[in-house]
Amino acid sequence: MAVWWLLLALSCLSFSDGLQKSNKYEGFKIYQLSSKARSVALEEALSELVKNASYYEVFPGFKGGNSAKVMVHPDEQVNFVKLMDDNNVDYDILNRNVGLTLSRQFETNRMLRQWFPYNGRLGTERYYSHDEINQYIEDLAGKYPTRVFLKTVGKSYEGRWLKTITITNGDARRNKNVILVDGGFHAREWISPAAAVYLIDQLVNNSQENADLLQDFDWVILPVVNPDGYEYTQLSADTRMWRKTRRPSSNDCIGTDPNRNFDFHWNEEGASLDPCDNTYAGAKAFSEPEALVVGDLIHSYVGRGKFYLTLHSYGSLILYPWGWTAAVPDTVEDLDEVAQEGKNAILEATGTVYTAGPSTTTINYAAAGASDDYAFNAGFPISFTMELPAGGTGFDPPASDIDHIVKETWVGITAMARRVIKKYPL
Ligand code: 0X9
Ligand code: ZN
Repeated sequence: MAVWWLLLALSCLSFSDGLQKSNKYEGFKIYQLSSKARSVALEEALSELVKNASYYEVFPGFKGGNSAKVMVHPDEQVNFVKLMDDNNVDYDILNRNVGLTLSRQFETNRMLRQWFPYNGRLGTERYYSHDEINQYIEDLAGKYPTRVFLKTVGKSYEGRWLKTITITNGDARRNKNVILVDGGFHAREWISPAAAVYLIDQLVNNSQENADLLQDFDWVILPVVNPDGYEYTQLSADTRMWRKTRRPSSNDCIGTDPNRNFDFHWNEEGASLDPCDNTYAGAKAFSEPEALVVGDLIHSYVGRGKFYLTLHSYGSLILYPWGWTAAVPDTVEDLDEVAQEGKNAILEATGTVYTAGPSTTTINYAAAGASDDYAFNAGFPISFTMELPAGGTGFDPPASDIDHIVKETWVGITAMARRVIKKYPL
C-alpha cells in the first residue's frame, strides 16, 4: 500500500504543478483564530464576519468558543487581519491557498478512480461515487440474500435513488431491535459516506467476528442521504466545498441544509431563512425530499430503534441531545454513558481525542431542525451526531487518510453499539 501512495504522490506533484488551473478558491486562506480568554471580542468579530457570506466562511464547530477557523476571500484578507488586530484576536494561517489544495486533491482523486476501479468491493483507497456505493450494496444483497436486504426509501431532488441496506445475521428472526445509521447529510463531508461504507463492509463481510453485534439487533444504514450534493462536490475543485442539497430554493440560490429541515423546533435556532445561506432551513419543515426520507425512516423504526447515529465531519465529537437548546434531557446519563464508551474506545485504539457531550454546549452552537434531535424526540433512546476528524482544509481528508479514519470510526461505533445492546436487551 505504501508504494502506491508514494507513486501517486510523485505523479500528482508533477501533474498538479503543470496542470494547475485557477479556481474559485484560488488565494483563499484559512485562519485559525484564538483569543486568550473565552472572548466576547472573538464572538463579536465572528458574528460580524458571518454576515458577509461571499467573503467569509466560518467553519462549523467551536464557533462561539475561544477558537475558530475562518476561510477568507483574497480581497478581504487585509481588512480581516485589521479587524482581528483591532479586536485583540490572535490568528495563525492554516492554509495559504485553499484553491491549490483543492485542485491537487481533485487531480489525485481523478487518478485514484482510474487506479482503483470498482471491482465488487469498496476498499479504503479512495472516495466513491453515490452510484458506486449503491452498486456495492446491491451486489452485497445479491451475494448474501438471506442476511442482507435492500430497500428503496426515496429519491433525491435530482432523481437519485436513496436505498437502505439492512444487515442481519440471517436467522430470519423478525422484529429485532434496530441500530439506524446514516451518512452524507452534508455534501462535502466525504469521510462520512466512507465510514458508513466501511461499517457495512465489516458487518457483512466480517459477520462471524461481529456476531454479537447482529445477534439481537439489525442494522439499517443509509450511506448517502444527500447524493445530489455529494455528486456535485465531486465535479470540480470549485464545487468541493458545497454543503447543502441541490434543489433551487430561490431565483439565484440553490439548496437547503438538510440538517436544519427536520420538523422539531424547526428554524428556532442556528438556522437561516435566507436561501443563499449555508444553513438555510428550507421554506418549511420537511420541504426537502432527502430530509423527509430520513424522517420517515426514523418513524418506521420507533419502538425497535434503540440507537440513531448520523455521521458528519468535522471536529472529532460525539454529540447527544439537545442540539436545539443548551438544556439536556432527563436521560442525559444514559446518553453520556454510551458516548463516553465510544470516546474511550477510540482513544485507546488510536490516541485520537474525541470530545463527547451535549450538542449545543460541546460544539458551541445551537442548531434546531437536525436529525439527531428529531430521532431522540421520536423515541430513539440513544441518538448521536458523530463528527469525524478533520483533514486537509477541514472537510477534505486526503484519500490517504481514509483507511485510518474509517477504521477508528468503526472502533467507536462498535463500542457504542455494544453498550446499547447491553442497555436495551431484546
Ligand atoms: O451543524 C450541523 O448540522 C452539524 N455540524 S456540521 O459541521 N457537520 O455541519 C452538527 C449538528 C449537531 N446537532 C444538532 N445541532 N442538533
Ligand atoms: Zn455535517
